[in-house]
Amino acid sequence: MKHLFISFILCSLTLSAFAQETDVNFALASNGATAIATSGNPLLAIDDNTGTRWESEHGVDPQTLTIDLGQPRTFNTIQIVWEGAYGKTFTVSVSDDKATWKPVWTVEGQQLAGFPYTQTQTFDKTTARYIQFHGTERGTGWGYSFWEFRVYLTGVSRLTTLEAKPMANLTKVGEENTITIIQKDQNGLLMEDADEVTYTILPADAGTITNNVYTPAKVGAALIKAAIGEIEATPFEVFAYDGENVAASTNKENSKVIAQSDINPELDANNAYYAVDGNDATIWQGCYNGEAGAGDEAARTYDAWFTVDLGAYYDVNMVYILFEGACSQIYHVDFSEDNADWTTTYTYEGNAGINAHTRAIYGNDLKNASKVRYVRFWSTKAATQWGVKMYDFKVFGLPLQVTDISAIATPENYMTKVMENGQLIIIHNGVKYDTTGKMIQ
Ligand SMILES: [Ca+2]
Ligand SMILES: [Ca+2]
Repeated sequence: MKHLFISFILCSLTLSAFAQETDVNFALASNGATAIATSGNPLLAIDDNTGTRWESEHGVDPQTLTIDLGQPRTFNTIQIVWEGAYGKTFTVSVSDDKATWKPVWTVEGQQLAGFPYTQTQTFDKTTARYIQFHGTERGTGWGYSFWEFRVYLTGVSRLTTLEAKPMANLTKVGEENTITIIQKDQNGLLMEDADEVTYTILPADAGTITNNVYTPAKVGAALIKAAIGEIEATPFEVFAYDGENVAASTNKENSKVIAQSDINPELDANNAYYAVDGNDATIWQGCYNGEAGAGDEAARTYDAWFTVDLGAYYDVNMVYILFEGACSQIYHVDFSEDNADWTTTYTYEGNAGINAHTRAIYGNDLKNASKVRYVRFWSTKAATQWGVKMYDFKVFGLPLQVTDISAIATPENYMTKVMENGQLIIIHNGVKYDTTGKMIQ
């Protein structure tokens, strides 16, 4: 029996603690409230301690205790925990300015017994900064005395958790990216009546948000912060590119990968195709084998690479790499016009251990990106003993913008796409064609 009794007590304590957490007492000093009174120490009524109390001067009416919540609060419940010296007749009023008072609780001639006595009054939801207890008739020959004076908003769903996430972390400039908003109340329940979300976009000119839809205005990253009042969601990042993923290959037989490092012989020979298939679930496994130990620096130091032929000249604005957990510790991305002279456009060193992540390379990190036909990913050191694994490698670009066609040296027997005076044209062996294949005179 004794054990059962203890279990019951523990259960009650847990429920009580939960109620305290979910309904905030705005009148607590620790929540920014202060108090004054005509006599006694009113701070002892807002200290969250039922062992300390406010006690007004004995035998004297009227007495007031005024609480400043520190800021306007919305509430509908007041609770007084009386010591034996209770109030027989009193009024509790609220005010925005301590000049005009609105009564929310009036008691006349009550008799209480059994102390401490917790007396609770609910009323229509009101918003105010000041609350005043005004006692005009004492229940005993002593004064007025509270262990605690509490102010709550109860029985009302209150937003406590905000989540915001984009439909995609990668969006084309000008295209819509819907942001999903989830609001939860103090009990973790979904709130259906969505309040309007305010957004902050960093940098501010990265894009715009209307009706929870983000539209990027330029290439690059945007950090987006969502908030409703004081409740903030975890910020998220969206990367924006322009043009198309010009590395994407439609099938394995016609893959744009034209060369790659030796790979695990158990894998198929054209495994790097899976890095350019435009599918974020398929994987390139650029590893020699799975035997090298994590601490074995030498065994993790090897070349794992592939070269993509974009098929034409492009003005590249972003390279976006999705690594599997077994990523590269040191790598570079190279550009070339002719698959002979290479320029390293980006170098990275830093991953240690398992780190599934994305890397968006754009802006100042992209060098010599205005005329690119060949792109190479080259890892020189794996971060783990499991090789260099990549879900996808995306190269976003626009057809090369030129006005002087003579500047283009087309490789022999190869077609390239360029923009000339706003029109897409095709050059083959130095001869210009329109997109239907008709020669342009
Ligand atoms: Ca107290
Ligand atoms: Ca893939």
